[in-house]
Parts: sequence; structure tokens; C-alpha cells
Amino acid sequence: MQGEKYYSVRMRSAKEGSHEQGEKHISGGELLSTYNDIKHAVNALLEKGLTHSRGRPDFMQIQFECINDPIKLVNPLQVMTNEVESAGKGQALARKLLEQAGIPRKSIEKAYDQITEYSGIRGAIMLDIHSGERIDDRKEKGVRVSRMDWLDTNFEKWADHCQIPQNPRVKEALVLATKVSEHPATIAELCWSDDPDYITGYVASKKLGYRRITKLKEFGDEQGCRIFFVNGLEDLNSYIHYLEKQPVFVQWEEK
Ligand code: PML
Ligand code: MG
Ligand code: MG
Ligand code: MG
Repeated sequence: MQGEKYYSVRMRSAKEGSHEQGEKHISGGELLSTYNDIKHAVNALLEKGLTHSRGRPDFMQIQFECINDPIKLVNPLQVMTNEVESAGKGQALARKLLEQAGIPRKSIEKAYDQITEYSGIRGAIMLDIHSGERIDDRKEKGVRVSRMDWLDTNFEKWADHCQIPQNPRVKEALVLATKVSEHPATIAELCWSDDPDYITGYVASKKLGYRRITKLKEFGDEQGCRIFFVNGLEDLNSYIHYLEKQPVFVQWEEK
């Protein structure tokens, strides 16, 4: 892996929404690829965007660009799955985990008060853990974490070892959560999908690991959530730069 040149390959698809809503986000995807593998990467992302439960896109963009910065290797967060009976119980557990991660209860409540307002945002939003206020300036776009991947061979070895099904959605989410939690300003992430047919979400943090919660919303609901709770941010721009630009490979090393 070291010494080889990698390319960041990205996809975004959308469709025209209602007047009030503007564009409706359908799907996004991120890969790192060698030059010889770009065709394969583009195809995988094309497939992902074309066949999506949020609908048929009428717009898609796939782009690649060469990465010049060295790629950071990061161990995957430890995964745990919590089975819950209802979305209500799932959300109660999510709040408890956020508190365990170190977020003051008042800020968690404030975040939850704002969640529906943020659910149309296609990227992530950042909340300060002390005030509970949104601190990024990306409006309805949010921040898109990019330039990250996990080589299939290493992912498959890890999945076998941890007895976790080789599910591409779990892989993608764990790659993102691992990259985000690696930054010292990140205290925790709260996420569930905007796909109507997927109701499992997670709370992730360096301290707690990747804590899946099997039900955080009802089937059919197209409102997702991705919030990064941050602390002690002296430089928002450099944090966003890390999320968007720092190339990261998740790489599992058996201890
Ligand atoms: C998404 O699909 O956008 C996020 C999925 C988060 C949960 C993945 C999992 O099952 O661990
Ligand atoms: Mg998404
Ligand atoms: Mg790949
Ligand atoms: Mg989605």
C-alpha cells in the first residue's frame, strides 16, 4: 500500500425535490483507488447511486482526483451491537451513550431539539459539546467526510475475526466513524441513515467504540442524522480540512 499512488473517487446523486425542499439528496460514496482500479471504483459508485431506496436520481456526479498527501493508517473502532425493541428505546440508549462519551446532558437535549431541522442536510453538522450550538458554517450542505477507505482483504480478515457480517454499509459507516473519532476534537458521533429501509444507527467515540443500535427510527422514515460533537476546537477550518482532505485507510492489525 505504501509507495503506491492513490486516487480519491467520489459520487453524489440527487433528484429534483419540491419547491420548498430544493434538491433531494439520494446517495453519496467515497473510495480510495489505485489508477488501475479506477474503472472498478467508478462502477461500484455508479451502481450504488443508480439503485437506491431514496429514489431514482436525475443527477449524478462521479469524480476522481490524485492524492498527494501521505495516507494515515488507523485501526478500526471496536464494534458492539445493542439490540433494542423500539426507536424510542434506541434513542434513549443513544442519549445515554453520548453522555457516557462526555457530552453534557443539556447539550444532548439541545441537539435533539434541533435534529428535525438538520435532517435535510446531506453532510454532517458539528455541535459544540458545551453550548449544544451548531458551529460549522456549511448551511444545508453540511460537511462531507472524504478520502477514506478500507482495503477489502483487510476488512474481510477483520470481519471474520470479529464475526461481523461483511456488509458494505457497516464497512462504510465504520470507516467514516473511525476517521472522525481519530481527531482529538471529536468527542462523539451520532448517526442514523436517511434511507427509508435502514433503521440501525450508532453512537461512536474513541472512548466507547462503534456502538450500533438496531433501531433508531421507523421504516419508511427518510430523515437521517449525522452529528459530530466537538470540544476544544481552536481552529474549525483545520478540523474541517482533516475531515475533508486527510486521506485515511482503516487497517486492522491483529493484536
Ligand atoms: C448510512 O447508511 O448512511 C449510515 C448507516 C449507519 C449504520 C450502519 C451499521 O449498521 O452499523
Ligand atoms: Mg449519506
Ligand atoms: Mg475497494
Ligand atoms: Mg444514505
